[in-house]
Order: sequence, then C-alpha cells, then structure tokens
Amino acid sequence: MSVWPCNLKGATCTLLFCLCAVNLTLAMFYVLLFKDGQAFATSFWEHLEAETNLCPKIPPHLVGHLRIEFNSPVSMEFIQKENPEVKEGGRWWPRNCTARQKVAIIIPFRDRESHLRYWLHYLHPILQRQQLDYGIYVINQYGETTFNRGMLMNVGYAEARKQYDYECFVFSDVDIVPMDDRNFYKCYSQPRHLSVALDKFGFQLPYAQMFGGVTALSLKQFEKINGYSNNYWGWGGEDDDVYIRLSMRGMFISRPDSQTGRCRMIKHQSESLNTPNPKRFDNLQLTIRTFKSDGLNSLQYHVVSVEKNPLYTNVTVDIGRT
Ligand code: UDH
Ligand code: MN
Repeated sequence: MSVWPCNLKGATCTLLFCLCAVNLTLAMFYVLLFKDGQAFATSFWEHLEAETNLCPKIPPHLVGHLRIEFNSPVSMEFIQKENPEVKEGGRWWPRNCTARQKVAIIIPFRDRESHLRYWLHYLHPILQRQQLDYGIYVINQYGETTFNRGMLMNVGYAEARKQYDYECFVFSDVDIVPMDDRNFYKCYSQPRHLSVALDKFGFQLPYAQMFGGVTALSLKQFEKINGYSNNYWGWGGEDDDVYIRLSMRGMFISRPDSQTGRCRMIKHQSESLNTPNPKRFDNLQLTIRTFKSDGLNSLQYHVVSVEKNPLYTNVTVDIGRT
C-alpha cells in the first residue's frame, strides 16, 4: 500500500502532489493578502467595467455659446426643480457612463447669496453637460474678520477631500459664470486658468500671469505648490502668489482660447471687510522663500458647521485673525 493518496507511480504522483500543495498555498496567500478575496474580485470587475464605459472624450450634449444675464433673480426652489438629478450636498455624476474626472468645485464665500443663486442656476446644468463627477463646496468665512480668499480655498480643498475621492479642484469666485460650456471645469496636464476673457476687462486678459477668478488644479498640482498662501488678508495678491508657486515648481498656465474662455462677472461693490490688502506687494516679494512653509502644510482652522444643502455643501469656517 502506497503512502501517496493516489495510485500513480512514484515520481508522477509526487509531482502531482507538489502542484496541488503549491496551488493551495497560492490560493491561501491570495485570500490573506486581499483579506477578502470576494471583495477584491468584485472591485476588480467593477473597475474593469467602469474603464470600458468611460464617458466620451467630447461630451455629446454641449451647446457651445451661452446667453448669460443677471437681471432676473432665481430662487433656490426653482434651481432645485431645474436640476432634479443633483443629490444632497450638490453632488452629481453621469448615470450612463463613468466620468473621466472627479471634480470638487470650491467657492470662497461670505454674504453673497444672490450671486450664489445665479452661479448655481447657470453652473449645475453646464457641469452636467460636461459629464463630470462633481460636488459643490461653498466655503463660508465665519464672523466679522477680514476676508481671506486663499485660505478659504485651502480649507475647501481639505474639506472636500474628506468627503470624496476628488482628483481635480476647481477654485471659483461666486460671481463668475462661463459663457461657453466648452470651457471645461476639469483639470489638465498643467494648472488651468478658465476665466480668461472677462466682460469686466473688455474680454481681454489683463496680464499674462493672471491666475485669478476661476482656476483648476489637479490634486498633484495643488500639493506640489503647497496650495494657496494663508497670509493674504483682504483683497488681492493671493492669485499672483499662486502663479509664482506654480512657476517655481516648473509648471505653466494652460488656458482655453479667448472665445471659449469668455465669462461674465456680476457687477458689485467691494465689501468693507475685503478692501485692498496693502501688504500684498511685500508678501509677493517673499513668496519664493516662504511658499514651502506657508500653505496647506501650515493651514489651521476650525469648522463651525458642514451642511449638505440640496444644491451645495456649505462649510462655515472660522479661520481666525482680526
Ligand atoms: N467674496 C465673498 N464675500 C466677500 C468678499 C469676497 O463671497 O465679502 C468671494 C466671492 O467668491 C468673490 C471673491 O471672493 O467672487 C472675490 O472677491 P471680489 O468679487 O470682491 O473680487 P473682485 O476682484 O472685486 O471681483 C474687486 C472689487 C471691485 C469693486 C468695483 C466697484 N466698482
Ligand atoms: Mn467679483
């Protein structure tokens, strides 16, 4: 009687037995390594399926030039009715294909409700036609302190990342709306400036380094520059500071052409808590030396509340200072 669990002759039987043992070990290894073999297999197939069902490179429902005006106020209820597919917190994603990018839109904000309504009214349909997997984050500066646009952008970036696996961040003023839906609110291989031809500047780019209004940076690009500076209190400078950061990191500005990049800005007065910052020119002299330690890695804030409203997520934040 043989010790082997088969009737084959010596060598063949040993070989078969060894193969079985190797197979079993590999299988156990696989299960242990991925803890849950089933979940791994499922996510693998889901991933493969998603890859094959990517949304088309050119979204099919774009309309091109848009008529934008700010003469007839819209209510939140009306905007909600216009956008039935938008989920709580201002989230939307295409249902019949997988979006090419997951985009968080960050809006620095305080006391501009009427502007926000126009923005939501125009942008939600545009972002849907662009087939993005997106979420809207309104970062509301708490209290009566001097406004700090750059710091609010950093907070928006940090808070949006806690909500979803975003890979692209669009930073937009609340009062700027694109006039063409081919101006994509997504990220490119270089940091993107989207509001290149504003009506208030006669549809011209005022200067080549301009990087204010609406911009888009991938997670990698934003990390590479350490985000915005936290030190620009009041109006101006923080956008030029970002330009210095990205050029220091060997990047350059990408832009749509001046026709596609046309935008309208809602006319408004400047707020008393956002008057021009007299220190901005001095700060800009120091950026090259300070940007590695002033930005995302030095950001400190206190979240007062996070509300998931029907059309956007509202993050109220205390950023300190006077
Ligand atoms: N913002 C607020 N609330 C404020 C200040 C600024 O929400 O109190 C946000 C908002 O997203 C705004 C952005 O910060 O779009 C930039 O601020 P801004 O719109 O005041 O800056 P802009 O350069 O205006 O457009 C400068 C003042 C122009 C006054 C012209 C008077 N004729
Ligand atoms: Mn403005």
